[in-house]
Amino acid sequence: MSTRRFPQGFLWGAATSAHQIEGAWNTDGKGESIWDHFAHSPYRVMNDDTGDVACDHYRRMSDDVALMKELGLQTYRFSISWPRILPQGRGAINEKGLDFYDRLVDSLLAADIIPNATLYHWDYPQALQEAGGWPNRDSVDWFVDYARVVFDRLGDRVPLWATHNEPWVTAFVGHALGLHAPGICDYSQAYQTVHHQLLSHGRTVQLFRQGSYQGEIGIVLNLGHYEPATESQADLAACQRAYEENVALFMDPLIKGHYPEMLLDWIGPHRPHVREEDAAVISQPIDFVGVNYYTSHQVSWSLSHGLLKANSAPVSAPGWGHTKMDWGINPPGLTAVLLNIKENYGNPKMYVTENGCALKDTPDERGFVADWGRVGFFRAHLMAAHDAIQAGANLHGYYAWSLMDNFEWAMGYEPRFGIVRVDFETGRRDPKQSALWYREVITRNGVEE
Ligand code: IFM
Repeated sequence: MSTRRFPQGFLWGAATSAHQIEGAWNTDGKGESIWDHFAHSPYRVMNDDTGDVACDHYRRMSDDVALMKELGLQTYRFSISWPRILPQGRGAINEKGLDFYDRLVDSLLAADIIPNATLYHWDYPQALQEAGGWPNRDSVDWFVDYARVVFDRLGDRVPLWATHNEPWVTAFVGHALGLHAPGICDYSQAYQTVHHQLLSHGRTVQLFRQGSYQGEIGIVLNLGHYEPATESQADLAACQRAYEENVALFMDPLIKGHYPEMLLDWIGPHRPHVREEDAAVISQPIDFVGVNYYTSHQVSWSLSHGLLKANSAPVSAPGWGHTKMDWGINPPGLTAVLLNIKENYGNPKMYVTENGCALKDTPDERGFVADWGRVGFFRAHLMAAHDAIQAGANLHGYYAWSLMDNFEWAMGYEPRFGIVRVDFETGRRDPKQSALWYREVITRNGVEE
């Protein structure tokens, strides 16, 4: 067996997000988020599950950090809950909420684990939703004011920051498909949400630079790989639209300073309202692009497929099936995504900020899950990441999604993505086989073929 070694200093970690693990939805002064609101309304989430308790991480944080240490993690990516810090989204600060993240960051540093904090991972304050939410341009100021509060408290100790996690999902799954909070079905609001998230990102990067913080700041995008079903003009154009909506709609304004014109022409009346000065703000230089990779798509033109008239079918590499989410498993897609950024966007510093899978986990009588399928998934994707590095991609780290089983949004607790099993009845944590395997990968800074 040969080992594929990663570059020296490559960072190995695991990721979570606040709403998916913390619980304590109304404890110690936390305000309501759109996800609390959404999940408390019937039939929005599978089995009517909620994030009220989730993994109870708010109370178990110290033990969870000890577990990360035991698993050999070098870095931990988490998100901060905006309404835990500002219960109404703006105005009065909830000191107890800030204290929680203070303790988390200090515990991580004491354990020699590098904190990587995301400011926004979907739990928007409900009070601001009622004031218009992301489609309202004021949301840009609200977000920057929130970021200032967080930087003031944690900016001296957190070396890695992301403004947003997967703004595509917030915009389209939350505002066009209505499957996620806030449950809106309106493409105009979705595209406006894209623009305001990107603008808030740029303004936050400016704020960060003005504060002379020492760390790196970037943004995390869910980037898929797209290929046309056939070489027909119709399929090629549909594939281009799907690619542009998922990748270029974000990467172009962030790196090149403009939106992809072809897509904007196609969506016509749904074009976002943009002011002339916005482009320069959005394209502030950033320190890294975070890549969340899960899926590849084969795209064909289809009249019955939404605004883009593009049907995206999941692609799995030969011999690989689908995950519990029905997502195809296609490790070479990760290589392609990283190389696309290298070739078309100037090869910025990149981290794979999420990659993982929900599979059928069967615990034995001791609660141990021998998830060799997940081990195979990680191994193949790490080899794909390694291929990209060999081909010149500027990749500096990898975060497994997720540290532990958690609240998978509208799918509730059924899909389990963790490398650590969580018993949601008792809160007990049991590292799975994949966690033990990942610890070895980290130790040898490489993956065995
Ligand atoms: O659980 C989510 C996460 O919140 C964002 N990226 C994709 C994961 C799996 O669906």
